[in-house]
Amino acid sequence: MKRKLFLGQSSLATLGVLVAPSILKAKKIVKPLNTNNIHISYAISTWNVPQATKIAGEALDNGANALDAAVKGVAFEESNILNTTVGRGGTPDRDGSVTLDACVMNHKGDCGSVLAVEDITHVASLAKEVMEKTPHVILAGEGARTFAISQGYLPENLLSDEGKKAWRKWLENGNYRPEINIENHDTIGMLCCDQEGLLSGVCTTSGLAYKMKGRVGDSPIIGSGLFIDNNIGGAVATGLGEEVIKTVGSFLIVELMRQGRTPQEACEEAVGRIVEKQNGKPDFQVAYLATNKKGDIGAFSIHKGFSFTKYKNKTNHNITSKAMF
Ligand code: SD4
Repeated sequence: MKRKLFLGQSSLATLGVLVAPSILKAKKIVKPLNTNNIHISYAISTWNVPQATKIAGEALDNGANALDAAVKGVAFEESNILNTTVGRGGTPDRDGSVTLDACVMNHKGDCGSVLAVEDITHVASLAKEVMEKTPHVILAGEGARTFAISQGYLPENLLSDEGKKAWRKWLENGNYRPEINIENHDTIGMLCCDQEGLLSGVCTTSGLAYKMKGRVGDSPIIGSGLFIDNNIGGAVATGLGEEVIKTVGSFLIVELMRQGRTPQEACEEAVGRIVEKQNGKPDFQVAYLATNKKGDIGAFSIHKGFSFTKYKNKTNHNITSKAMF
């Protein structure tokens, strides 16, 4: 296990990943497992992110707890400069600053969140540090950045050359219009179930492209971008955060599952709650991904184009979600 973790870390390092301190501490479950009680672990993630999901899934196979595995998995995409919606390489706000949002929630219902953080790549890991090392749940902006640096995270420039070019082009075009649809996605919401059958989740994003400075979406808001109740299940959201926040989407899905809905039915109902408030077919995208304690999975989006990635039994699949339109 130690060697595997080390190898995982060194391959990230080869990719130029600055691994944040808490990722290094991915803990193996130390309790001896009664073989009758070993659960089949799995990781699911919004969008087509095979590497991130595999990293999380393999960490689970090796005995990592669900939250450590999820944080480790999403760290891959946070470092991926080609992913323009998460971490380094994320699309900036309208002033040209990349500001990141993330949250984590574990099987005990503990959670941590960071909003509008600049210069720090691994914000999911940072959200976990907020949960574990501060008396608070949320740290925002400069406070979150300062906390990160105090915990050993190194500040980096998150705006890629490509990102800068695209932002300049956007400035030339002038008009601001929030665009969340097929092109502007890849926010990662990841749910993991470990070998003890415990659920945790993570959500990480650079948010809406060319947002107003200071704008925060659903992704770091517990209950909106992510919610876990280990007795019931978990849910994550991606898409236009304003609409997810208005319906507290992830919490809604978990509560619907508590009332007996399957993850699929709950995701469909939550999308329906958004769409029924619109005048006809919305011109934005929202998508949900959920799982329950039995390991059933559901996904649903407003528009076609949403998919999710699932790692289970050492196999990784990208699965197209059903959609309303
Ligand atoms: C937000 N929900 O900030 C995020 C954006 C997103 O894929 O999901 N993009 O509103």
